[in-house]
Amino acid sequence: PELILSGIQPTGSPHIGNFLGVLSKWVSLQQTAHDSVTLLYPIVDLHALTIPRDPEQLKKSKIETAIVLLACGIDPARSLIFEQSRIPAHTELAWFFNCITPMGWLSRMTQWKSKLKLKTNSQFSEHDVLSSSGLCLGLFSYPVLQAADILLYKATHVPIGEDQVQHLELTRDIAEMFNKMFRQNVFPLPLPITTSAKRIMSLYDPSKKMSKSDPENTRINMSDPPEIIAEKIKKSTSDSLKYITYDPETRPAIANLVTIYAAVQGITIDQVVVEHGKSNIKTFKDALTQVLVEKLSPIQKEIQRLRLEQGYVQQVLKNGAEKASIIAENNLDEIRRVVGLK
Ligand code: AQP
Repeated sequence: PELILSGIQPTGSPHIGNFLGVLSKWVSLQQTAHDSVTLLYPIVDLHALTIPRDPEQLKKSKIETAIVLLACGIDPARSLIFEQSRIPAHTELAWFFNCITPMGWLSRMTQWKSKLKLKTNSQFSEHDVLSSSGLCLGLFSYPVLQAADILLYKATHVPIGEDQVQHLELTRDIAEMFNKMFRQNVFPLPLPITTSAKRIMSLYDPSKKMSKSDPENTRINMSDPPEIIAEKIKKSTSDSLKYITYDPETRPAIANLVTIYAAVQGITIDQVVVEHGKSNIKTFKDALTQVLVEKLSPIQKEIQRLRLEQGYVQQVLKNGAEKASIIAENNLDEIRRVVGLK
């Protein structure tokens, strides 16, 4: 049976990178996937612990993330949204995987390498950096927990942004190794589902993806009011040319704005260039602001409404966890037998 699973970290307020990259896909799958396909969208709070943060802030981000998912159109009658930490089977399976995953596989992960590089200073050796930089074991083994999140439910398909493709490959490698090691076909090898807006970049540095943990002005949050959207787009990086093209190599910042426009409108990049090629950058930025405001405004109304309905949102999360844990416990029981714990 098919099962689609994809998670989001409660590390802040979701942004249009999350929305155009995956959340819009999560919503559309509710219509396009066959009724027999189970849809699971965990809020992966255990992953959020890999970077130290204020406990109160984490709690708030979890509920805000759930609110944004519902406001975007996730229907709790069709999809299960739940907090990962409510289901201890995630960490138990992660431990099994920790015990079979070669460290070399993890040290090749580009996200880890870039975090390490950010912290590495020429004065210090890698050993010094690892001892004192705040880079923790959890951050290193984070992709293993992600593999456990996916394989615990025997997911067959995983909608992800391009930044997660390497981690999903690792999940497949772990699944394959486990199956071979125990000579049983326990796990299917999950396939990625990507959207046309694979990667939305930062509004300030188009070489970096738009991210929740970067400064506020580098991204558009789902809950940003129109004047903030206008200001952020106006101040976003651009160049001095007086027309619009899509050229990620030579005009990465403009290409990013074109990508956002196309994804918001559900049209192709070529259509955007045909429509706006002769516009100057200011005119194009104004048009982009307008389509973003139009797209986000009904979602934002729903966000406002749900912020006053926190009891309902908590109940949705509780129901989701109850249903997901039935699948998780059943699969974990089989896995415990396979590895010899039972
Ligand atoms: N900029 C992006 N473009 C397209 N897709 C994106 N995703 C994230 N950023 C972009 C996809 O959104 C899903 C959920 O993301 P997440 O919560 O795991 O990622 P994030 O917090 O936005 O990623 P960061 O910013 O690297 O993490 P932190 O929280 O540390 O700031 C994923 O499928 C992801 O691909």
